[in-house]
Amino acid sequence: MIDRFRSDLTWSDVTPRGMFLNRRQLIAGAAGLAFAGPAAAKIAARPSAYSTDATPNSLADITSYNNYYEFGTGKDDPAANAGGLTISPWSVEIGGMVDKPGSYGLEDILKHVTLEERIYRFRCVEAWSMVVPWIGFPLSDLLARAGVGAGAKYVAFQTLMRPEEMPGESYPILDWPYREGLRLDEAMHPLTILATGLYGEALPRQNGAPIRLVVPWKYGFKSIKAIVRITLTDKRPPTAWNTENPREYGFFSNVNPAVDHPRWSQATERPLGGGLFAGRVPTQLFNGYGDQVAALYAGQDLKADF
Ligand SMILES: Nc1nc2c(c(=O)[nH]1)N[C@H]1C(S)=C(S)[C@@H](COP(=O)(O)O)O[C@H]1N2
Ligand SMILES: [Mo]
Repeated sequence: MIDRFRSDLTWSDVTPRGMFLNRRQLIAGAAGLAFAGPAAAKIAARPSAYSTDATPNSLADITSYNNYYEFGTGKDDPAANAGGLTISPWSVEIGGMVDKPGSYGLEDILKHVTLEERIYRFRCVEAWSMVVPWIGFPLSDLLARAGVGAGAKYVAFQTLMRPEEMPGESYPILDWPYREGLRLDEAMHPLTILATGLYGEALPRQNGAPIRLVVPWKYGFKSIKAIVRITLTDKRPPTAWNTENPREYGFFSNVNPAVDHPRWSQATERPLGGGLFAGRVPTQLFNGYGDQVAALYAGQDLKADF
């Protein structure tokens, strides 16, 4: 493992707001123009023991190089086209095998959780990577509140379907709406978060506002954006990329340097923001989170269950 996990912080750490802002400013300084622009409301969030020590990419990098096909297939399309997405009011329909199905308003969701900063390594299936200081909370907190029903084995997620504001949905690029899925143990894992912020502020639209999934040991496409529906089920749910091309995109999609994409190697990656001549670095199994998640896949053949 290249990264160490921060061992100096615990779940009970509550950072006073002033200290939090100082830390943010430090990161902002390191990252360049993180807080440029009109004063946005800072979100208070405690640091997390699950954060990596790696230096975050700049806010500019994280918000200008995105995959979000609802807004176009180019990396700069989301930043250019997502500005008109209405993100308030917002609610998430939680259903299927849960004790308390229903429409959960975003404000209400946030009232029941404690936000944390989670600095995570991120690895796209296209072999670029970055480090992102998310603000979010464990998905398990929300699922526990909805009450996971006996017999539930998977969690399905669905993105907003609103072609008027998401122009890509009018084209047959994917089988819209974008869908993803996790096995229940993956969904309940403490590393799996729902993110609502980035760099101490509300999540930009191109990064999946107002609420998106982040699963740091899986390829980026598992981290579905603009979530409106979460369904607990006993059957493995269809997912957008697996439906599109099952040979290239498996259901599990764990970051794995030993399992190549059919069209390119996954052994190395290109860290974003390193400049034109920056070298590639080796990709780590489970994106470096193996100590935390390898046990989930004990006994599974990751070449077959890719
Ligand atoms: N709804 C939706 N979610 C999505 C995508 C998408 O096209 N639509 N792209 C995925 C892919 S391939 C990646 S790499 C990440 C990019 O997340 P970021 O823009 O926050 O870096 O979003 C994922 N989530
Ligand atoms: Mo991706």
